Amino acid sequence: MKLLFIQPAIGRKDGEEYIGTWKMEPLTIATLKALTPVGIDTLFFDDRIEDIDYDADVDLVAITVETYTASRAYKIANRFRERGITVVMGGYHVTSVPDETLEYSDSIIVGNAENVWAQMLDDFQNTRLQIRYDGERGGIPKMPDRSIYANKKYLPITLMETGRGCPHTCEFCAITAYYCGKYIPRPVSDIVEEIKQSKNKIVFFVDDNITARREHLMEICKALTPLKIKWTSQVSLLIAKDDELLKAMKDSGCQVVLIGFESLDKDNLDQMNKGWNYKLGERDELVQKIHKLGIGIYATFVFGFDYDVAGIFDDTVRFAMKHKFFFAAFNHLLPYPGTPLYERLQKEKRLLYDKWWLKNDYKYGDIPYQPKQTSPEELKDLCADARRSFFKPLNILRRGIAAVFRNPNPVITAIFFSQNKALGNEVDRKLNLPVGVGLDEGGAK
Ligand code: B12
Ligand code: SF4
Repeated sequence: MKLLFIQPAIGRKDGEEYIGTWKMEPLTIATLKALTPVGIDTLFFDDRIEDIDYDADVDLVAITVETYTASRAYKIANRFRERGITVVMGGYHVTSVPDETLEYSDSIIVGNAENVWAQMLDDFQNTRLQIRYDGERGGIPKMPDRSIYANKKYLPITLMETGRGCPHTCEFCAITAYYCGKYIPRPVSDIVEEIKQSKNKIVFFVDDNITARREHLMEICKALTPLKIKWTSQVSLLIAKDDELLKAMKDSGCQVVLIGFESLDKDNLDQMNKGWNYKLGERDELVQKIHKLGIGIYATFVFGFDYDVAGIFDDTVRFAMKHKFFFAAFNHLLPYPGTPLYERLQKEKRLLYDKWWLKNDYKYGDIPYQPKQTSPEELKDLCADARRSFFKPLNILRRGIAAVFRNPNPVITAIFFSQNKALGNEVDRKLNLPVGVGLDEGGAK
């Protein structure tokens, strides 16, 4: 039997080769490959970086679906189904809106694949495929099989999991909805083994909150220290209150941490159920503590919350420049299906379209709901202005000098300048990207 995995792109603009600075390994696909029984031939197309061969000689197509890639995934599925080939789907979007995804596939996995994927394949081979399989919410990650990336060019960074889920319940977060507020740690010995097998010395732990369980992270840091890797992950700012853990992170090779500041406004934080994040008075001090240890911060902010007053856009960029963050993202709020935010906006009749991800002509950056303080168009423009300002060449230089003083490592400096430049260039390229459009529809080439 021949199985084809597909990682769909969000969409393509005319003439653009690849949108998205970070051509990262798709860990989801290597994870599924590892769970695939020996004897099944596998093939993989990464729609973000290569053409899909719709005539490929395969028996089964497996597509991973996120909300942003849903429109494109459904088009890809239709092309194979027209040939009579069975298509199965899984991932965040499938788990959020299973009924919708079943309209475009023959079978779905809701939740994690670990305890159901082999069964699904066996059922397919024995012509008894069910239409839905319910996986665990929090299956422990197995060792991924990265041989599936062969012949594809990705950044020399290994993506890896140290656990799944997050104990918090932020209103907008797809992770909370998926893992139901649970956190499942992965055995440290497995993490160490995976690092030893990795060809890269830079690791991105993709956990949504690696600080979810202090003792687990402490154990990981101790185990990582002798391995001399450089790593990054997503943490809560509260980590800065824990001197011992912060030091252990630094000693184990932590270079940059991604922190979701979300908003500078306390009412916004309370409304999104993230008031625990930090007390406003201590925010600057906590940032400085992390920087003092030589760890850079990738700060992420979200605009479009109900209490965003007019000055918040400029204030946020000023805050990001004051601390000379390594990277920053200025996204707009986006109601992902299955989240409490989506339900609230629906109840308040503020969703402009029922399913924005399927709307014809929906473009990356479009605001699919009615914000309280601005029009949707204003919000879109203000987010783009914030990005343009933060990534201005002079601001990159100012932040770069600070980054070198904080951590003079040449590899980190090279990453700083090359990636900030790329992110700056990406602002306008990514804006208005037609969601769902692919190479095969004249999106590029
Ligand atoms: C690494 C990462 C990225 C990387 C790139 C990842 C890549 N694919 O190359 C970068 C930083 C570039 C990125 C970008 C974005 N990301 Co991102 N990303 C992640 C992150 C942190 C890890 C993904 C991962 O590898 N997980 C590990 C794998 C093993 O888990 P998994 O994908 O869930 O797969 C399991 C199951 O879901 C299931 N499964 C999944 N697919 C399939 C398919 C089949 C057939 C089957 C049977 C099973 C199955 O089985 C797997 C094993 O159990 C996730 C959060 C997370 N922890 O997962 C967010 C996440 C996927 N990203 C998200 C978003 C929103 C984005 C952006 C849109 C952000 C933005 N505003 O620009 C962009 C664009 C994404 C895109 N598709 O192009 C959201 C998606 C929400 C949603 N409902 O769709 C997530 C969930 C984060 C969040 N907190 O909400 N991202
Ligand atoms: S802390 Fe982060 S991962 Fe956890 S629920 Fe909130 S936004 Fe999601």
